[in-house]
Amino acid sequence: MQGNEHWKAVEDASERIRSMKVRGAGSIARSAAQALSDFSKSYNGEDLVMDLRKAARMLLDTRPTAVSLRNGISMTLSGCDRGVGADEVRRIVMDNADDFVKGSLGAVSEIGRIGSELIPNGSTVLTHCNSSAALSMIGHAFDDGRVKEVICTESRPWRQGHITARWLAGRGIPVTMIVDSASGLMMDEVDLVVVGADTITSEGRLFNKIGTSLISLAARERGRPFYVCAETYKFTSDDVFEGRIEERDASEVSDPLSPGDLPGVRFRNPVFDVTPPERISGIVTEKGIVEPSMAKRIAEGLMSGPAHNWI
Ligand code: RUB
Repeated sequence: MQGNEHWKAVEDASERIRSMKVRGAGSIARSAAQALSDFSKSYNGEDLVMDLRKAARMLLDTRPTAVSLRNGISMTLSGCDRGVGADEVRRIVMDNADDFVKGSLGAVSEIGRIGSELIPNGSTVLTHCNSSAALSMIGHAFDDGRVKEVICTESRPWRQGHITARWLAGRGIPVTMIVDSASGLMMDEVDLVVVGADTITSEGRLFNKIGTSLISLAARERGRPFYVCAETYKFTSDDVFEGRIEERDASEVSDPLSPGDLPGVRFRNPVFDVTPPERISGIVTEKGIVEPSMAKRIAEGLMSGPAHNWI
């Protein structure tokens, strides 16, 4: 679009995120941070700071629901407008991106270590969609000998459950796949639910893959714990995220059904939903396990000190 080589890194990353070649709240944030770093590295234009803002906008416009994307971009650009000259700005952005990518991968691993203790020995765990943070917790718990089996949903329409199932099977973890609507029935065989997060609001509401909210209802009805794995940069105190449910092209839903067979039928494709805090048993972050009521403090960055459990 902008004609210069440095824009290619940002345009390519934006296209990969929009088309879901890169997906998952953590991965899209890391991909955006890396794109801004690559952009800065190869930049040969007139005003790096101004063009970084444009590049950030382009990346932000790809997917609206995950606050991780905005927070990852903000953390990467933090302090860049105080840089004197392109070389200093470039160094700030590249260092920030590096810190963000390393920090976010470290957080996923730490969530696994911390969350493992929530899983009782011999558990059957249900998970939805494909979350690297949730899988980190389940993988650690399996290594600790706590997980007997994982039930994973197919996660229509993109079937991210296939990625989850392949990962679990590859690690030798017994896994059974079900269609999303079987979650309620299967809850009788499940000991607890573990899912990831795209956004956690200051009221402790969870934005995650469509279907998560219904699964939390089924878990609550059967008295099963419902845990969320969320790195702290997925929290926000910004109310603007409250209404941002991504609605993708209806063809992602209708195509397999041959839409020509259903003349006059409108399809819709909202891809995230909202789970209220009262249905969440605990949120596993890299800093500890917290109740949803702690979300505001985390979002405002008030949580500090060593790893600590609040529930
Ligand atoms: C992915 C999804 C995941 C969260 C957390 O949706 O809802 O549960 O993003 O993932 P999509 P992670 O496939 O539409 O991006 O823990 O990997 O950040």
